Amino acid sequence: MAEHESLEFGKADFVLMDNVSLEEFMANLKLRFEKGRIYTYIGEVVVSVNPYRAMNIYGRDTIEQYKGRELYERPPHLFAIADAAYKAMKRRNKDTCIVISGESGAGKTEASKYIMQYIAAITNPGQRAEVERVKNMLLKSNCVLEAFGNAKTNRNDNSSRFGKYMDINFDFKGDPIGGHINNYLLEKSRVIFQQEGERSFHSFYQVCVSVYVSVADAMKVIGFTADELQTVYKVLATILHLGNLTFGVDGDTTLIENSKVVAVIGDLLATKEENVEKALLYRTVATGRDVIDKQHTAQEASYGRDALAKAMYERMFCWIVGRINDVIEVKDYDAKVHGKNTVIGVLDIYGFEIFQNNSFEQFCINYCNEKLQQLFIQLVLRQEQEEYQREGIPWKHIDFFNNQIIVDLVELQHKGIFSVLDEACMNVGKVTDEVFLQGLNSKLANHVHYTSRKLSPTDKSLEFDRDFRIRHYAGNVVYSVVGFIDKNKDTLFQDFKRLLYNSSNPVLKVMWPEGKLRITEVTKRPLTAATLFKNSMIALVENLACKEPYYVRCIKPNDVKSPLLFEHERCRHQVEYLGLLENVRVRRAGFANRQEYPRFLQRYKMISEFTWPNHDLPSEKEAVKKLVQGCGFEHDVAYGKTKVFIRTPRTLFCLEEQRTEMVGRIVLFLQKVWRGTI
Ligand code: AD9
Ligand code: MG
Repeated sequence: MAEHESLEFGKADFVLMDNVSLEEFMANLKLRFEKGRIYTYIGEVVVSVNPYRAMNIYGRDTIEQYKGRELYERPPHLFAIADAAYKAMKRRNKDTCIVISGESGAGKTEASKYIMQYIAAITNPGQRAEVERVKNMLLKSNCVLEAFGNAKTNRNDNSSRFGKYMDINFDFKGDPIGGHINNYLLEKSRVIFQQEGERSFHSFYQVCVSVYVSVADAMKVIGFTADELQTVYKVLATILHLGNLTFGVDGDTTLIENSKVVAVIGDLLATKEENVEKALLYRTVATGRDVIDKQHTAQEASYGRDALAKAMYERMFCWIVGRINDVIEVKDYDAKVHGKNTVIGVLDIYGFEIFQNNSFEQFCINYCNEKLQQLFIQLVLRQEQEEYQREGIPWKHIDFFNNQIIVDLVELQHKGIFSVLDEACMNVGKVTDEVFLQGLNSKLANHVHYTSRKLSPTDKSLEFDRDFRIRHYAGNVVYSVVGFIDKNKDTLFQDFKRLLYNSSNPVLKVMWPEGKLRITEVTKRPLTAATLFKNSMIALVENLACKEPYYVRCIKPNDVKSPLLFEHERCRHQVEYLGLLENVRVRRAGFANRQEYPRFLQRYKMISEFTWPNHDLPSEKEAVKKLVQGCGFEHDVAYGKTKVFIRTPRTLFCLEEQRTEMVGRIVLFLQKVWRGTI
């Protein structure tokens, strides 16, 4: 706890509140925001409120203040959390992760960048060239990924439209030697459609203005070749031209109305104009042994054109991530295979979203937030309580809403919404969004978190027959089923894949490896978008769960991007659904640190005459008790079955200080013995 910080700025740690009440929590949050203190702790969790203005708290001098310090020695800051994760990694050999959550526009991406900058700034004192290279690449990759994966939405001018998890690998010296980026579900539908007031991905606009120069520079530094950059421009241009293509009919024939565009696209894709035309108008189908060209209707052709535009963008995005990964992956074979190689993971993923019109993408994004909330509950709230119970430490149960029921509603096999959706997509015959909705209504009629217009006809928030509503942990969201089936099937006619694979541009070809299959070889039904997303989320959560987690909980103070406005209701809602008050309660009732008796003894035995060099007490637990008594920390400690629990970090700090002093004395003593001066 940053005790030196004046109370004029409110309490630096919510754990220090006089009464744990929502009113007091909100008053403290507001006071701190108004005084320009945007960070506050709940123990080791950082609560951050978006300041919507440049803050002079990220410079070199601030970095120096936090470097190597303990959390409670300095005012709350992202840097302190980054340092804690770094220390855990370096001193205790732990893989750690920093999970940044909060709704759209709350400040997650900015926070993730400050954390990376901090880690880059405090590492590599020896200025090793390879480490400097890796750091430079990691930082440069942000700007490239934002250009291609972010867009202006009504919630945020620079909204991440993809999820990002970045591992940073460290060697035994604690220097970054590589990294890896996982990207999750890019909102590719934005390429063909944007809601009013929104834009497509930044990259499309940056092509037209000089701002792009900096992104192109970053790409060059990362190692994209001139040909690769040219291909990126060409893909962007192709997508823009595809948007101009229109189809008409003449008798039985479907035709392209503005065929000049086709020639341009042929040029850009390094393929013949007639190949492009054929792929747009026909579909090759295998019927038994025959292969025939089936002509699209104008509607099918338009669908194919849009699917092509979306798929080209998504492929290019994944390819860019892959190229960045090639450059940042751990190169040194020894470090990879034999060396100590610890990891800090940083997760910056799209926040919870409620739009005017919510579709498949919002559904996936909100499901992802449910998963992360569940992880938070498991790691911070539930596990904590369970451990105290297991260890026989007296404990008052604290109620919190467990959102597992909503996670199940979405992902459960056979019964969950994703399963119903996949089933609807697998139907032969006419598959429509309505069929999907019927499936939901019949399977989920009694679920307390699900309803629809059919099930609640008088409910005003469900305006249309196509609507269903989920009661998420963060609030109610009405989804329109329109487009769910298409987006889930995510069909791209095989003809387009072959077209792109057969391009004479090798960079483009690489993005479409499955285009080499002949029509008769394509048999397997690809996994649906929902299944792929669900699998990737489950893997992500498993990966995070085996690391030591650090949390940043971001709050958006208002909807108008104002640095002055603290909208009480808006903030209260976020505090409630993020479970911050429960977090404070658990933390207050809890203990900052716990260690198994043998480990504790091993580390601190030199500070007590009863335990150094050996003890004659009946058990290690008894020995720890004696040691703690001797130090005068009785009041701050509880004894579990296998572990000792320490309530405040300060006690741990004192133990560490005494240990350091004793180790110094022992070393001095031994040196004298060796020199024969004793
Ligand atoms: V989304 O889920 O990707 O739509 P984020 O990532 O939570 O969202 P982001 O970090 O992009 O939000 O922050 C939104 C905007 O708030 C930024 O573009 C900045 O203008 C502003 N912001 C956020 N954090 C800070 C900060 N620490 N200092 C100054 C900030 N401005
Ligand atoms: Mg973001």
